[in-house]
Amino acid sequence: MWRASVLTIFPDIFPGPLGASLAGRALASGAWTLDVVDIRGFATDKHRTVDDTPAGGGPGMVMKPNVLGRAIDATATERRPRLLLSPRGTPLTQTRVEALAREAGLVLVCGRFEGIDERVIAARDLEEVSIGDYVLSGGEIAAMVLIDACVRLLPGVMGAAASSAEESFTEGLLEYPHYTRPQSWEGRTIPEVLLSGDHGKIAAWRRAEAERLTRERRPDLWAAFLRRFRAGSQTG
Ligand code: JAH
Repeated sequence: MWRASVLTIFPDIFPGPLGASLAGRALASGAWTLDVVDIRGFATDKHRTVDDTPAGGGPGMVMKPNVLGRAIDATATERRPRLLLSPRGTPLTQTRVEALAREAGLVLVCGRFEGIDERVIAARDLEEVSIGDYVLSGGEIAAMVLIDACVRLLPGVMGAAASSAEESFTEGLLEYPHYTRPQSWEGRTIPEVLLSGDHGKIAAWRRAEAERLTRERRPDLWAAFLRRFRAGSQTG
């Protein structure tokens, strides 16, 4: 069973949204497990201190390496990637999510304050991963994002029908537009082709729309798609 261990000073916020919907049903059905480790439980002083002032001065606080080190050592991390959620990390991609979902699970360290002592990253071989170029108040919400992205790929978690969205994304294109009843809503109608019953024509329209949206909104993805198409279409 795929196992997520989350190390955090806010254990009470888990499972949070991971307890609802698809991930929550998969958790209840035993497709994955979540164990939450309270970093503060590894502090030794009366006030259970987990942070201290930065060496060299400056604003904010830094998570202490000894406390976090003990929390990691108390977790069975063997055979699972140990990741630190950080805006300094390697940007997360769907390709990486697919690889992580094939692992035994993940150990996710959630930082708070200005960051964690650099030495614990090296000493416990933590890989820094980023979910995007913005700063959060801590790694917890980023850890939930990563877990959700992985869990929905676990065998048996998602029905075959729902997988088409990321098939398109995995191919490097954004999703085509979706519609449902009523046929006319606030004067806006469903594109005629979708009511035609011509499944070849519908597939071609959706493909063209996916390509148009990618070209218009994500020139970076469009360029990457064209590069792959030019290189990959010769051999298949
Ligand atoms: C901010 C500790 N890439 C998303 C991300 C992940 C973690 C953090 N910020 C953004 C963060 C402050 C303290 C972690």
